[in-house]
Amino acid sequence: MNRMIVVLVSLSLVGAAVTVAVAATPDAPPQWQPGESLVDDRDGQQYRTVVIGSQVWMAENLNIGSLIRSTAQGSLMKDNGVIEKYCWDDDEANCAGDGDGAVMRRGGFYEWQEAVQSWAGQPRLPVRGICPAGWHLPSNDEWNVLFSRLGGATAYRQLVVGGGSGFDALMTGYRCTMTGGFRPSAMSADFRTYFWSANQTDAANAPILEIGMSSQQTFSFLKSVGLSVRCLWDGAGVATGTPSATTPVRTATDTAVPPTIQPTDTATPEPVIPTATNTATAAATETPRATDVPVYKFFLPALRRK
Ligand SMILES: [Ca+2]
Repeated sequence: MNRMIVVLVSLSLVGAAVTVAVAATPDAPPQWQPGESLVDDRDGQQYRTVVIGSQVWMAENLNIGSLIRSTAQGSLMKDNGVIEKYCWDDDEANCAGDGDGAVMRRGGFYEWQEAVQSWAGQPRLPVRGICPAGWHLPSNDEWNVLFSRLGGATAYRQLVVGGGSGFDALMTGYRCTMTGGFRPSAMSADFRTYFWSANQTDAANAPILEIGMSSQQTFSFLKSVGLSVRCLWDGAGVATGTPSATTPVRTATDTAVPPTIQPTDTATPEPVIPTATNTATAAATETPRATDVPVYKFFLPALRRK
């Protein structure tokens, strides 16, 4: 019996010695650094990241969650403890594809409430929502910082794939809440992409950032639209609660930009994709109401007036 105890103690001491040696090895994996690819420990998916000024952005669209088919109009995502996503044409390959051939790595499309994981209105900011641990949904102020950094009203030139900033916005289209289908763009027949901000407009609506290859704009619309999500790192200065100190200063070229639309615009029907015969109609739906006053600070061109 005594001999057995001695053996166990000896093994234990050997184990302790080995443990110390492993911990001291210089080959331990390094910690993630801004600009390196991020691995989402919830599902193992990997995302490129990019440092732009004082911010660290995901350089690919978030693709967390379980696919639900967009079989009807309106809101289909639920407060059920499960992260749900739409994929273009209800095909998972369009969310997670590697960019080869016709398959794009679009990421998921999310309704606003699902994106921020809040069904009770505006959550306290910053809000993690469906982002990986240590990341959050960008607020209006944080989008402003990015747009300001990249040229204000012409930031789209740098935000798109190949634009130089590394943000690499893909022209993903979106999930339309009026039909339940998937559309290239709300405002044209060309593919554009759409992102959420964490700031709601009101109980039913939230601001939408539209970025195209040759334009950018924002408008407020129903939270049940399915849009792409980019997450912002909590560790950057802007993300830790000092957006007011970095409020962008408008340049001469920005002065004509009245950013956006009031909640009173939300009754405007979703624009249809212009065709040869309906261009005028589609343009008309973009016309802000006369009572509009700017409520956001996005550096976006004025909505076209008829
Ligand atoms: Ca859900």
